[in-house]
Amino acid sequence: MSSELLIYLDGEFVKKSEAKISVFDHGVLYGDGVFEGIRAYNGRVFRLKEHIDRIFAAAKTIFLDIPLSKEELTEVVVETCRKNQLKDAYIRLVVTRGVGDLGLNPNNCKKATVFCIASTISLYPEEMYEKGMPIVTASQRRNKATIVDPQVKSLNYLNNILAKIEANRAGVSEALMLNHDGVVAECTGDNIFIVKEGVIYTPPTYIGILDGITRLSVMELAKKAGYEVYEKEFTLFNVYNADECFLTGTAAEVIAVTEVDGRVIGDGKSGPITKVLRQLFHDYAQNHGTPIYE
Ligand code: PXG
Repeated sequence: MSSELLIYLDGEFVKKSEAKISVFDHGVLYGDGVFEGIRAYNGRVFRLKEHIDRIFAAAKTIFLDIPLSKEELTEVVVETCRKNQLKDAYIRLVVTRGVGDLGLNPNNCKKATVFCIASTISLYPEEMYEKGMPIVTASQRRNKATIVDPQVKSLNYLNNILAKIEANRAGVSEALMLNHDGVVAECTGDNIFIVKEGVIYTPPTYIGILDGITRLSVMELAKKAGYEVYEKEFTLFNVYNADECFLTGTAAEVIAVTEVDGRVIGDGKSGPITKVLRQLFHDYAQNHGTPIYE
């Protein structure tokens, strides 16, 4: 096998060094497209149906025709892992409007571009999972749901990138974003949860957040474990005064937040409920998902 990664690109598997798309692709020219970040654990693609459903929903919202069926796109993801002999992987699935010309009009894009990359993941350092991490609130707000709904995982991530730059400049790994009304929304690539007096809260999707797949898994696991979980609006006051705070996302899984804007959360350590949920999620992800090799 070639040591180079094999990338799925429009129906073929090509070497990473040869996986190129046109400068006339509207994904590049206008950020016109949608994507997914997916994980595989222990030979299984985690929550693949949910990721495929989410990218189709996002594509429908932006009038983008994915030239494959859900079953075919599912197979693309699994086959990309197989071709690269991966058991644990970070997968990026992208569908753009395709090659057009120098004009906004998507009518000139005859066929969507589809590519899938399966590679290994670089995680936050283990120490950060044990200790938790500090974050800051970004001045950059999450998109309003009346513009491009944040539920559309589109190739326009500029406001999240600007928030991430604010995190970088503050010397922390993530930034918290508020919605237009100042309500706590989510981080640049993670959903947020707080815990107060044993009860778990996370913002509802209608305030303008991505309907995170890890978020949903964690809510289900928490309820099954007997915790009360509510989707409820809250403000920075509630975050600063929470007993625990944690983030969920495909890349980060479940990670504790121990400081927000200089305010120590709880006792400044990864909290007990956060630890339980991190473990429950970890165990669940190891044993659930679409098998790659059967
Ligand atoms: N909110 C936003 C804005 C996201 O982009 C999440 C929450 C978590 O959703 P899931 O479904 O993953 O639980 C995301 C997804 C990265 C990276 O490399 C992460 C995402 C997107 C792109 C890149 O860290 N997160």
